[in-house]
Amino acid sequence: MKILEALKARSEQGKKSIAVLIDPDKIGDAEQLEPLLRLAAENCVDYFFVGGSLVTTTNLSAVVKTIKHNSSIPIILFPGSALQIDPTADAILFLSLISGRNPDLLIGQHVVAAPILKSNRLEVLPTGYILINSGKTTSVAYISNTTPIPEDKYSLAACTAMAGEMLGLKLIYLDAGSGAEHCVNRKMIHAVRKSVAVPLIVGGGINTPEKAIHALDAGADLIVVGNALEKSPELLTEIAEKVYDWNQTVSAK
Ligand code: 1GP
Repeated sequence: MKILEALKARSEQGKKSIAVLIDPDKIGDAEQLEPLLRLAAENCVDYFFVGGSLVTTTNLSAVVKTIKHNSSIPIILFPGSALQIDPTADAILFLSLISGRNPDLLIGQHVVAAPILKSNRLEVLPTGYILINSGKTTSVAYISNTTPIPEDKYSLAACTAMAGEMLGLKLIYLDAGSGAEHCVNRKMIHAVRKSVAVPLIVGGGINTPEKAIHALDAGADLIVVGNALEKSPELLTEIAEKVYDWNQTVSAK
């Protein structure tokens, strides 16, 4: 089953998924990556997201190759720009930064990437990417030259998500930014969840099992965890357990 279909089916059943974000800038080599890949397999991680707002190294392909070699978990590219395309991954978040007004990230990069994506087998996942303010300025806010939606402007985020869905985007991604001081709050997730039917991805600053549960409970279909695992990889077990427990409850109904 294709990734989008699988996400939609799980969302309709009330089942949750978890993705581990790997930033090629922060993973030096295969030796560093392999323990995380093992941990991800042991904890039934659904996807790897690979990318970052500023990939300064040429490591992207090497990282994708190492994951492919050592794991059967699907790889979804999470690109900061059209330069971050590796045709050997499984899919790509075709991100339109709809919370911002930077034309290059609304349509510009997409024009550059389109012919490349047309000529390879990556599954393209049209995604409305919405940045939510999280305290201090994150790399993604700085690099994208956009202002995140204030964390208490729930209707603004909801209407942004609605417009994205009406434009035909198939996923909505609410992101507080990698390493965010505060993750996207429950009320915000809930407001967006109620406003659209497409699967909802939530990430940025999820660094405790409690925060993961809050995001799932508020309506996230897929949570993304990255930064926190760089310091404490064992956190993945605790967070993935929450996703597993949630899904067990759904299956039992
Ligand atoms: C960032 O949503 C992702 O774009 C994941 O955030 O690295 O803070 O987990 P973290």
